[in-house]
Amino acid sequence: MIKKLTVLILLLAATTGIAQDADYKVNLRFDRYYTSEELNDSLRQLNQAYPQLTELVKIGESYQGRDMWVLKIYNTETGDEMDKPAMWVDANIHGNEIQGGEVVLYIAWYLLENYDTNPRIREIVDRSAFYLLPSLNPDGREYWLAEANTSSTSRSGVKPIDDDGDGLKDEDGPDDLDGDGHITQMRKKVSGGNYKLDPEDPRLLVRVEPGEEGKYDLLGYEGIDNDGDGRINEDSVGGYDPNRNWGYNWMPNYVQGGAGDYPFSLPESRNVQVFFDNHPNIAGVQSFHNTGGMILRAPGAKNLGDLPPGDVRMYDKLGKTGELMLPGYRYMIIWKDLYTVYGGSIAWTASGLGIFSFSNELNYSAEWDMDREEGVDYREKLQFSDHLEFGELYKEWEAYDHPLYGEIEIGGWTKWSSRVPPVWKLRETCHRNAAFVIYHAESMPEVIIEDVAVKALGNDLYRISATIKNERPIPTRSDQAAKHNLFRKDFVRLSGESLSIVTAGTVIDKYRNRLKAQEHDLETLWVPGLTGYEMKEFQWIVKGSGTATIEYDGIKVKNAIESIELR
Ligand SMILES: [Ca+2]
Ligand SMILES: [Ca+2]
Ligand SMILES: [Ca+2]
Ligand SMILES: [Ca+2]
Ligand SMILES: [Zn+2]
Repeated sequence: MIKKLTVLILLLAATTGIAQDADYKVNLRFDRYYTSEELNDSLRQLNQAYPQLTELVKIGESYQGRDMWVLKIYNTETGDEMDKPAMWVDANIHGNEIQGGEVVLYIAWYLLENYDTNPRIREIVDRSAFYLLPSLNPDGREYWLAEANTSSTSRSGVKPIDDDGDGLKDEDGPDDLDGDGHITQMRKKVSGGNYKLDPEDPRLLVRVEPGEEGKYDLLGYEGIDNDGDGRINEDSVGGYDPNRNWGYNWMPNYVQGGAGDYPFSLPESRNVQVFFDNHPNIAGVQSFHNTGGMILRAPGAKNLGDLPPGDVRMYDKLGKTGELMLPGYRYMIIWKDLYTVYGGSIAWTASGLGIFSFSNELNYSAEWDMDREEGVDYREKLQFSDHLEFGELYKEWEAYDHPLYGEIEIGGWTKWSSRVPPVWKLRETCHRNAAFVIYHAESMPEVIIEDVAVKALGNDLYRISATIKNERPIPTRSDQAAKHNLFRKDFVRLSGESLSIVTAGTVIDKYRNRLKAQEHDLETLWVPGLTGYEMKEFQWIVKGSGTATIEYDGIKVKNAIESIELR
């Protein structure tokens, strides 16, 4: 087996080429994190370096007026963009989940830099379109990068919301009391507390056993009572969840916290929705989040049922392959294996629009996080910080005189301590997830027409037959779309200058030549869709002469056309 693999690798190396540093037109780095403006700048650089293959489209602005740019990648020389199946990729809808932005940027960069040298990259760029939005929440990204935060604050965007119902908005968030650029924790030494120092590593606190006396209390995130209402940090910047604001199975705030006032009430989700409206050719979706290493699919909630079994089989195939490509990631269903999400973005695209959609929860890719069953081993994590991150992930405890709590200590895990990988691990995250997106895109449907035949029946009558085949695993129309009529059926159209159609239909038994004939509008034979690798045979009896042209037309697949002479 190993020998075989070596031969295969050598063969690949001989016949294909992956671009190396010296060949790059745009030298983007993937060992750093980009600000929202730097992400846009990078898209602009790629657009300028590859004008033939890219188009930069402004889809709108964020709440704070940041431009939201989508980089389109497609080749006009191989057909009309809107006639090709398109792969939509976004990331960073949660403000603190930034590394998806670099993954999306990497996809763009990798496709463009390898277009000339790798035949598979060239093929996928030539036959489809990519629509890439590195940050769906550029305000939240900027807020997380520029301000003191924890690894989990803030998921939100920055539109002010009154979280505690006191009539004031965003009046009391966490405060960086020690001015180190992180929101860490506060602890106080007290007898009878709930925590004690970890005997193995006294920098850590552990809960006391029942009956054991504690020495410390944890007092929550660093901060003071800014508005003097007696509570600390009760209303921070934003306070909603941009990934609960989408137009499928949306629920109000009192059912689904953070949902917003109505579906697409946020400018960022609204901009994306309008783009989808104008691009019905979108046939695949990936939306990157963190954390934990998951390949998630819809549905987000149980109440409206699972996706149809045929679609689930397709998701299973893609998801299981994803597990091979992304070590440590597990293929999961959102509501069942994670938690219930009403109004989530990929539930809207998958269940609402019938598009095959995944959301990868990017892995931290650190040793202590790989085995989730065991939970995080904080001692091991601290060793990682000590030896490999030179202490950057953990702030040593220091005394602080707090206006409410008196003498306390501030310290603990920093903003960079989880969810976002260290920069030296970022590139592998980018590459593996980009490869999964490209694999998903390669699976999008492609239809060919073959075995076109004509038989003269006399009296200017001809029988025309053709086989139409989907050469890829993803159907031209998902079962979800078919079941709920989410977009129109495909059709086969026969046309010719000087012919009229007598009968037209789908062959349902090719051995006995049985036809299911259509009764009206014989030019347009409606087809519910072609599943993965499915072949369907069509037959027409026509009267006339000249050329007959057969065209297969589907919303999410490039049209196929063949012609034949009647003789
Ligand atoms: Ca408030
Ligand atoms: Ca701090
Ligand atoms: Ca307060
Ligand atoms: Ca505060
Ligand atoms: Zn998220």
